[in-house]
Amino acid sequence: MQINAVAIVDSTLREGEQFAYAAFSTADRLAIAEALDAFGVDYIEVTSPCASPQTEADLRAIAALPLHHARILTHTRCVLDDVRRAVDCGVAGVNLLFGTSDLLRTHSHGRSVAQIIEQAASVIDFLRTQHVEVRFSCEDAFRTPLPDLLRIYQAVDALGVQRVGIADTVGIATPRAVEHIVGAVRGAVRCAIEFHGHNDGGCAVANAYAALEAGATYIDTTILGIGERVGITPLSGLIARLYLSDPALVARYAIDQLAALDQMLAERLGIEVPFNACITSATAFTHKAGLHAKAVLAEPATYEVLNPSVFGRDRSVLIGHRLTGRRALAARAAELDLHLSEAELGAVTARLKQAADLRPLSLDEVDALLRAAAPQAA
Ligand code: HCA
Ligand code: CU
Repeated sequence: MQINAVAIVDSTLREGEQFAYAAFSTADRLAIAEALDAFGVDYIEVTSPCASPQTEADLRAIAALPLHHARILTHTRCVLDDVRRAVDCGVAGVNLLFGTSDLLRTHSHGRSVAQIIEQAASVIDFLRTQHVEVRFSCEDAFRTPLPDLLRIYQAVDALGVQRVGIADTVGIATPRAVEHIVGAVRGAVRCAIEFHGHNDGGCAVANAYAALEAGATYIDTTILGIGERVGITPLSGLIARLYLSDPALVARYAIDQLAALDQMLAERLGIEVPFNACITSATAFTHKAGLHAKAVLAEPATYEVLNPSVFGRDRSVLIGHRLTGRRALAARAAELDLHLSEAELGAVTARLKQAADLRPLSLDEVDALLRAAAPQAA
């Protein structure tokens, strides 16, 4: 199915707080909410006010921020006391969740499917009187029997929720499983569908994309993908995937701010932006092998499907290493206004490779070799 609409529910301030190294201060939480809003995410999900007194105070402060785009949600258990407190904090919506797999029903809360629906009904009935958006999510949906899932989703849909959430809590789903389950839910409910996917099997972006193709419109992300264990769909990975399919899908987001957003969070966490983060990693637009460098210098699209300038990034071509080639050196010589014959280029390339077999060379060292090789070198 073609993807026509996407809304981002960023959960850096909820799922992301469940990342082992996350312990956000009030200032961190406010700055992250403001940065996400400036980027343009549609929703920001914040930890339940029941978590701690400071969390409740921070949720109130975030809900009171004068934001431009984002609506503030909080994530609570499907319990009346929790949602009353959530609404009192001034949120625009409440994201409810209930464990529905046999494992969670047996070992976590001990409720039957009928009891889950009964409890959901009382909570949703109350929330509907409060004029807030309601999302109801089945936790561990991919290990929940499909008939149970459909029964629960149809019941909450009939109760008037805005969205149902399908959570791959343990990161077990494949894109095909996502297509199957989301497609089945799409055929069973009228409301919108949200997908939340963990990355334990390395499929979080692929699964989010498959969910959109199968009829979901809301995707949960976090900055850098942080969350429980190895986290969930990273914002930058989702943006990259969507942009590649159709730039119009992400046109309303400030995609040139993505690298700064990832960097800001990495600094607050005391970690590096992962080397393999789409768009935002230090090496996302760095080309190395001689054949790649040669082609990219002639036409960047040969080995680049995302144009770095769209994302406020620069392309770079590494030359001080043993995999380098003479075209990369020729391009550098031209930048330095040095005129080398093909024979001189061949000789300096050989010299560089020999030196780089011992260790990579800095650009200054490469330039020194080129200058030494050029006849008119001063
Ligand atoms: C959690 C579980 C959750 C919820 C997702 C959702 C998951 O940590 O509370 O509400 O849709 O992965 O199932 O993050
Ligand atoms: Cu999760």
